[in-house]
Amino acid sequence: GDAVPVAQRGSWSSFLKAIASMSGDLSSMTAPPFILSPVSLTEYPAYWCERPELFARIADAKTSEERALAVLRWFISTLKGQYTTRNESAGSEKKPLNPALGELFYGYWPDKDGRGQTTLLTEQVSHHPPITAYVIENESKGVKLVGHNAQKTSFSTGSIIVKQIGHAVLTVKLPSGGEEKYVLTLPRLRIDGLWYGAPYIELSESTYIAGGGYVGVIDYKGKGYFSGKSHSFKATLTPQGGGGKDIVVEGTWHQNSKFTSGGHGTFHDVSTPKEIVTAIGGEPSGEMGPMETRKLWELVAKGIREGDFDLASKEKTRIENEMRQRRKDEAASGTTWELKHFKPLDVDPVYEKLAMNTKIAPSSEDTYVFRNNWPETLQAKKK
Ligand code: 0T9
Repeated sequence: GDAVPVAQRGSWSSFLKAIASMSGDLSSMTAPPFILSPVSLTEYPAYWCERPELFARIADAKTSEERALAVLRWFISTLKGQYTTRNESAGSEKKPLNPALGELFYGYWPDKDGRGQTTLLTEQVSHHPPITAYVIENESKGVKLVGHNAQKTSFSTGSIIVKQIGHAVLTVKLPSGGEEKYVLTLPRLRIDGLWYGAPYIELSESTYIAGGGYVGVIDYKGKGYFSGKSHSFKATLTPQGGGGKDIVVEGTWHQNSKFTSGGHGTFHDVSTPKEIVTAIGGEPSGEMGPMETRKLWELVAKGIREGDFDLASKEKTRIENEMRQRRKDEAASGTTWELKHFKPLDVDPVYEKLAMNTKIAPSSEDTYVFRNNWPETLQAKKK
């Protein structure tokens, strides 16, 4: 491929061959240096809140219709960050650092114009397969997102197909005192451009947002489908219980969208500036502990950023060996790693309840329950 540095063409084509012949977990495969990202997957949940004002605004809705639209608007606004950021900042999709079991990432978005502080906590709750759990909360507004995600990858006609596993639950405090819960599912990804060494993501199939008396179905299409444009979507919000009329929104998730039914004009324009999360240490001193992402991967990230791939690979091997040893020691002593912030649960009751009367797929899901133990340093940010 054209985008592959000459010296790495051999290793890129062996990497592609290895991908083509495997299925399941790509994250632990060794890839050539030019495609490596210095960012761990534990940092990706921050993409859910790069427009903190839209997250906060969900709490300001006065009716359930307004609230369903506010949830949809915030959700659509996150897609550009989630799925195009690496292309925009690094020229192509990159392979993230594969988090260690128990890896932690903490961050926040400061208050601005009275929208309140928003805090983020992520924990790698499984290494094999990789599963990341997270919480994002704007406590003063009463908006909270708790979710987890994993991926199942396969190879099909030159592309990587990524099925996302997991879901998120958004809880919104109502002015009346009660609360409303929304279940959100995650899109399927297709990673194209592999042959040229310039991978990029397109979304496909559908995701759901169910709750608050509405079911939203978001259908994703790329170039060559109904609008002919990349990153197209069509969202249909249907009021539950019969009687009400659907609201339909169409457009592109990385640019803008408009109402095509049940409303008029622009629905959302994502060109407003995004706000990158501020990372913060979780130790009482304010420092980052040894399992905190930017501390754990410090030298690997430095090596990747500065083109010192010997350093990056030496450090990556050291970390992986340490983790392997830790697992061996646990097995020998009959213990297991204890998660710091989450408790696994086989069945998510919120998901089951909201999935019951809708077409949400899959019909059942496990979950990770947040222990509600924010580190002091973040608790202080919530005031
Ligand atoms: C949750 C997101 C997810 C994580 C990443 C598939 C992927 C790992 C998972 C799904 C976030 O909310 C959204 C965005 C990007 C997704 C990543 C893109 C990607 O390529 C990786 C996989 C594991 C690879 O690194 C494949 C090999 C690589 C050479 C292709 C660039």
